[in-house]
Amino acid sequence: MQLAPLTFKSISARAVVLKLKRPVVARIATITEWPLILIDLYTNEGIVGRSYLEPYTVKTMRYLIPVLHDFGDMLKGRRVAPVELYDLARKSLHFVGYQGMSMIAVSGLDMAAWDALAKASGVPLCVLLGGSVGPVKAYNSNGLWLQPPDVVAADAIALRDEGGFTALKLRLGRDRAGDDLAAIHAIRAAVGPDIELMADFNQGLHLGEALQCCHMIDDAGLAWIEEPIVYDNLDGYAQLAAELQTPIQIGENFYGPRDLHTALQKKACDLVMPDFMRIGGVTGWLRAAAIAGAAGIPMSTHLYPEVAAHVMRVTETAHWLEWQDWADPILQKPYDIRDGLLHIPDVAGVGLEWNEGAVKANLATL
Ligand code: SMN
Ligand code: MG
Repeated sequence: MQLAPLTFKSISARAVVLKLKRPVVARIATITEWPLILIDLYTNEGIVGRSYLEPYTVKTMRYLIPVLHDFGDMLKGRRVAPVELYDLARKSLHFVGYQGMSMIAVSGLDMAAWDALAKASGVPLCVLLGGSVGPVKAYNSNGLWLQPPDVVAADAIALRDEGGFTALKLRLGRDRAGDDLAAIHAIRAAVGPDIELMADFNQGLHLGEALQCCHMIDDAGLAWIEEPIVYDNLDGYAQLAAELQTPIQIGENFYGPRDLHTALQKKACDLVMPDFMRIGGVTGWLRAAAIAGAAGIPMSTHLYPEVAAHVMRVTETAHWLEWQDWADPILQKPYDIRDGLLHIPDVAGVGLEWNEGAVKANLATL
């Protein structure tokens, strides 16, 4: 039996802004309001594919939403074959470059297209991709920003207990490196030796500072050191990865699978963690996962935990899912977290349905 074709009708993209429960306080930015572009991909058959984009800054939505609407005009009447739509959408923007906003818009389209296809097939996305519904190992990344040691220590306990987590991510890059070390020690003392701790510098250091700071925390038992320096200094990363015993983690700023390939060729990291709006949605992730798998490099996710859970079920070197509950307020049914595991709902598609009341209450005027 052949699956009835699914035909692209239109796209709606709406801007929403949510208040963060725990504001982002990182070396490179403080963020109190979290922007979300909600994408609905309509088909002639009545199936609606859904995804969202989180572009960090509210104003960026002014430029991304028109791109998504242009994709809608361009793709009218096409078969919803996600890999083909990904290709068409990318090529339509090649004159302004494949990376940056182009890739972000394509990723939003791609995730919605895969959701539509899985819904039309009547199976969860992970099943469509050849896997099965099941739990995915997650760490809690909702907090532990650049706050004083006593504050992060108390928050670490709350974050651990929010979902029985066995791993937490903290942020580093305080003005004085000694304060970072104090924060690590305070969190370790609060949660005990059995909790894994990841540490993220959010690109806050230059190479000289990074060499000093990372050596200083190299024996703190961290699961990884993430993005100590600006994301595209791959030679700098290669030096750090060679010198340090703690694994170096990068990848949330890979724009497409080729960036991951280049980073591995340069031996710039030990671990990778692509972000769904930059790697190219589900299509980009699958291609990147093949490269990481062949190289034997553990692969974690960045943001977008709902889509992330599905693809991790079919990722050869699946490592950690990053759990953030930031989209929860506008979801009809937020995903369930128990015992540090994210549970994929057994419904067709990704399992994203909007809580329209909450969406209307938080719609943004750009
Ligand atoms: C991050 C994510 C979202 C906002 C700011 C910083 C961070 C992470 O890099 O890896 O979670
Ligand atoms: Mg990070």
